[in-house]
This record gives sequence, structure tokens and C-alpha cells, in this order.
Amino acid sequence: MSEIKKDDVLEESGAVLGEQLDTTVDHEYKDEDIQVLDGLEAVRKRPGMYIASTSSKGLHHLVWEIVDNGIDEAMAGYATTVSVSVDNDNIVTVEDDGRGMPVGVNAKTGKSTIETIFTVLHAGGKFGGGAYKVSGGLHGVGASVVNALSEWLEVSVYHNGEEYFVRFENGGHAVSPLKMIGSCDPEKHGSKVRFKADPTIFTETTVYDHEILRDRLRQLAFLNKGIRLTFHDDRAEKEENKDYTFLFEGGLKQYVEYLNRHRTAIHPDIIYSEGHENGIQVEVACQYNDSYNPKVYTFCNNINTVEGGTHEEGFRLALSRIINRYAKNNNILKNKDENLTADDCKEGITAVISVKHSDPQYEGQTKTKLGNTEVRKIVSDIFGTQLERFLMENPDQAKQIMDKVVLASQARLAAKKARETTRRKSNLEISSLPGKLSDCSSKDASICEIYIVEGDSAGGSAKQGRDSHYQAILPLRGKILNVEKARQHKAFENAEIRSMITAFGCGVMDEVDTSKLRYNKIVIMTDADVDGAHIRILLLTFFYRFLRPIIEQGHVYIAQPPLYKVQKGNTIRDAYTEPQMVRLRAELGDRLSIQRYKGLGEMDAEQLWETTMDPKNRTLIRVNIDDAEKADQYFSIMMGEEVEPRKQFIIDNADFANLDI
Ligand code: 0R9
Repeated sequence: MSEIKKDDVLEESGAVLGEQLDTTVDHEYKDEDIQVLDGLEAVRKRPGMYIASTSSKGLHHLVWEIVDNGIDEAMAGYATTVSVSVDNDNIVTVEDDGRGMPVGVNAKTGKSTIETIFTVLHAGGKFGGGAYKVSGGLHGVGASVVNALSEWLEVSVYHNGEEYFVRFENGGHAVSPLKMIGSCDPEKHGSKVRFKADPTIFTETTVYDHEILRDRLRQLAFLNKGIRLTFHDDRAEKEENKDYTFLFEGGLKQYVEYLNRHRTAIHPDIIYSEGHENGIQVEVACQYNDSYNPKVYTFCNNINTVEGGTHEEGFRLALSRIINRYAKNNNILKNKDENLTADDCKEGITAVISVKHSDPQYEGQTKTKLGNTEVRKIVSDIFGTQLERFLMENPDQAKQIMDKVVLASQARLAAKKARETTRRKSNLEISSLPGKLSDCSSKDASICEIYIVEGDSAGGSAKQGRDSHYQAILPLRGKILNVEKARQHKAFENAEIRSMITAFGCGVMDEVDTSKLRYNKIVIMTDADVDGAHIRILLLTFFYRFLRPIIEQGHVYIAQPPLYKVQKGNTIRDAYTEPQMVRLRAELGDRLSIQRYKGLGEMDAEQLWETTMDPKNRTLIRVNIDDAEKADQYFSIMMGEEVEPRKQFIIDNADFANLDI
């Protein structure tokens, strides 16, 4: 979690998912294929045009760019292992055991191929005409961009018992041409790239996040079965966090096993299919668990296509086609019965769909939606055939699945009724908003805020202390329903949930329309204790499952009430975190009077306004979940049935669990 600063909105982001993999197609690069273009200077001037940003996210892109090149070599069948290590100075080394980059000279540039691909923008095949690697979106920009944005970068190639070396400095210029610098074990072969990110470009941070690197490398290993990915982190304090090896011969089958590790599967075997058609590779794995939410993760060329696309459509089509056919053929559904919907068939499924395509087309707001239409049928055929076979060969497991989807359809009909009642009620209640809501007077949503407050007494102080022009208060009585454990219609029957839906005014689920949201900021204000953390998690679970766009669009915040009041003479200061408390003690010296705030309810209206609600003093944490897998795991662990993983999670993430989401 980021350090908390006053007067600041903090972003809580998940790991970076969805990086680019270049797929090498059957073609040998020739030195002369490399097209010469200008411009490392352009990259340094406008890095944002080449990498996502110069924040931590962009910093990690540097690693993925080089790792992708190593994975390409492994996918082409020449390398078995790609290793990544980070040292104490945040210098990154990526190494593979492939053929070694070509050490010849490029005819057009007159320089070595390696110098060319590391100094010429877009050199490397894709723009060269003949050979092509596939890339899309912002990534896959090439090794030259990494070089341009590094303080220095070194390349070593091991080939035929010889070691070649070149170093780049000063905005990517080769210090001297590629040289054979000595001999090496004749058995050794491969490429190594070492680099130090340029702190004048990455001004926010040049420190890599251990978890982001580890998790993405694990994910890449799941997505590329049989390729060994290793990770070494010199900076890790604990010995057990220094070295990791990820190698999954089972590919997505093991990925689904991993994703379901904290869930209760309702059938033992993972449904798995793979195949290819017209050069498009398809791999799909899925398994049902006893939860109600589907978790479907899709990838194209190792990029997490968070907006889905034609591969996801193909999967959905096959799932409902085959399940309905099986249900009809086995008299589970009568011919006159209505078909099960795709949503019925997806309830509680964990699925991963991965395609590899030489010419992917991305659409959607964030260019993470796969658009290639031919993919739909290919995925549907390959997955459909295997699913049907699975159901026929495993009648016991098929029965578990059929029971689940039929129940889902019955619950859907019940939810529809409950939802219609809620919708009718909300329409009625628009003029008479929930009774306990103390609304603000302004109708300009862009300045309005709603505080969701724990308990009536804190609600009372907040109501008195607020600026009623733009701050609304909605007190919650008791704990809201845990939507992770309940079916939808129960949620729609819950009074607290209904008040929120009505107050927000933007609809729910697939009908959410954030342009109708009545408040720009939805602020969760709970006590800084375990109960407060629990209520916060329940609320966030509800938002995540029912109103996800309001999180995605940055409307949800967590208020930070102070933990301590520190007084010395006439000086009174508040500490919002333990580290801040330590700093205050050091700053103010001895003879302090320290009072621990027990809860929001204990503060009077003025105190609450000054410490927690006044934009001049308050600290808000913006909830920003951009890693669906992490968020799903988080909510399943925190809200699910299993106690042990929850305990462990809280121990591992004390900060995360108690302070923010
Ligand atoms: C450390 C991470 N690994 C790499 O960056 C890496 C690139 C690379 C490579 C070849 C082999 N190993 C590599 N590791 C390679 C590819 C081809 C022919 N010979 C060697 C080919 O694709 O035909 N290269 C990737 C691009 C290029 N080499 C080049 F040809 F453009 F230089």
C-alpha cells in the first residue's frame, strides 16, 4: 500500500496484467530484414507514446518487453528457460537459453544486428516486411524502447563457445560495437539483457514490485506450458522469497487449479481442451465451484483481454450449446422447457481461455477486446467438442454440473422477480429517496459526495458536521449482506443494499449507467478497527459484484479517520497511521498527551469534519481495482467459506486487510 499523504488522493492498484507477447511465426530473421528507422531520442522525449506510462506500470513494461522476446525464443522451440533477476540496485537481468541473438552485421545500417534492434525504433522484424512478429496495443514496442529508457543496457550472446557483448549508455548509444569478448562453455547458448531503468525518465519510482514481477511470471508460465520461468529477487528479505521457478506442463489446467485453490470445486476434474486451426492456437480450461460468480479470464498472445472479445464469445456459445444439448438429450430439460441461458451455464465457473494469433485485432475502450471474427467459431468448435466428450465420459461430474446450472436458472427467475420489484420501488423512491439518507442540496453530481457511514451515531455526527451543499450522508444499520455468499435475489431483498442502489441512482449489474450516478464520490467511512474493516470489505464486495463500473471509473473512496490525537501544549495533531504516529512522536518530543480515537461515533461533529470530511485536511484513498484476478481472489478469500486461507491472507496482508482494500 502506498504511503498516505495529506491532501492527496491515493490510488490502490493491483498488479499489471495484460502485457504483450510477440509470437514468432515460422521465419528466420535475416540481418537485412531489419528496417532502419530513426528515433530513440523521440522515445525519451515522449515515453508515454511507447510505454503505458512512466509510473510503476511503465517501469514494469521494460521487463515484460525483454521477457517476451525470451518467451518468443522458447515458443519457437529453441529455449527452455527464461530467467529474470533483480538486484539490490534494481538492475534487471533477463536471460534465455535459446540460439542467441544473431551476431552478424545489418546490411542497411552497417552495424551489428543487435545494435540495430536495440537502437532503431521498430527494428526486429515486424516492420521489416518479410518476417513478422505480432504485436498490438501499447506493448510489443521492441527492445529499442527499453534501451532508450534505460540509464544503461548490456547485451550478451553465447553461441558456438563464444561470448559477444555490447553496452549502451547515454540515451541508448553503443559504447563500442558488438565484440566477441571471450570464450564460453561450448554447450552454453542464449541471450542475456541487463539494464537499469533511467531515473530521469521514471521519476516516480525505479523500484520494481516483487509481487508484480512474481505474479506475472507465474501467469506467463501458466499461459506457456512447458516453458520454465525463474525469478530471483536479491532484495527479498526472507530467504524463501528470493527464488521461484514456474514450470507448468499442464498449462491452463494448472492455472484453473491455482485459481480455484481457495474455492470448493463441485467436480474433481478440470475440463480441458486445446487445438489449432488456420494457425490459430486455442487452449481452454474450466471447472465449476460452489460460488455464484463466474470468473472467466481471457488472453490473446499472453495479453489479458480484460474486455473479452471473440474468444470469450466462442467459449460462451459452446458452453450453452453443449450444456443445453446434454440437458435435453438426458431428459434433464424437457423439449418444451426454455433453454438455460449462457449466464446459467456460467454460474460458479472458473475458466481461462487463451488464444495465440499472428494477426490479432484489438477493439474496445482500452484495446483489450479481441475482434478477430474467425476466432469465435474456432474456439467454439475446439472447446465444444472437448466439453461434450467430457460430459459423456464423466456422467457423475456431468450430473454435478447439470444440477448446478439448473439451480442457477431457477434462481435467475427468482432474482428477476426480486429485481423487478427493486426497480419498480427505486422508480417510485426517486422522488422520496431512502428515509435515512440525508441528501445534499446540490444536484450537480460532479461536486456531490455521499458518505456511507457505519452506525447511526457516526451518521448523526457526520450529518451535523458535513457541508450539506455537496455532502450527503447515508448511515448503515448493522452489517450489510455478504453478496459473495448469497444468491442475487437475496441481495435485492436487503434493505441496506436497496437504499444504496436507490441513493446512487445509476442502476445495477449490466444496467449500470454511471452518467446517472448522483454523486461523483462515494466515500466509505468506517471505524479504523476490525469491525470497520469488515464492513468496508462487505461494501466493496457489493460494489465489485454489482456496481463494478463505479469502481473502475474511480468513484469509490475510503475515508481515513485518524487513529490518534497527539497534544503538546497548544499544539494538537492527528496521526492517521502507526508510522505517522512514530514520526509525530519524533517530531514533537517528550511530554505528549496521546489519545486513541475509539471510533467515529465518539467524535463530535466538528472533529469529524475537521479530521475526516473537510477536503482541506482529509485523506481519501481511491479504490482502483485493475487486476481482476487479484480482486476476485481477494473477495473469495475474504468473503468465502474457508477460514484458513482467510487467516493466512490477513497475516500476509496485514496492511492491505486492515487499512485499505
Ligand atoms: C534475454 C531475452 N531474450 C531476447 O531478447 C532474445 C531475442 C532473441 C532472438 C533470437 C534468439 N534468441 C533471442 N533472445 C533469434 C531469433 C531468430 C533468429 N536468430 C536468433 C529469428 O527469429 O529468426 N531474436 C529476436 C529477434 C532477433 N533475434 C533479431 F533477429 F531481430 F535480431
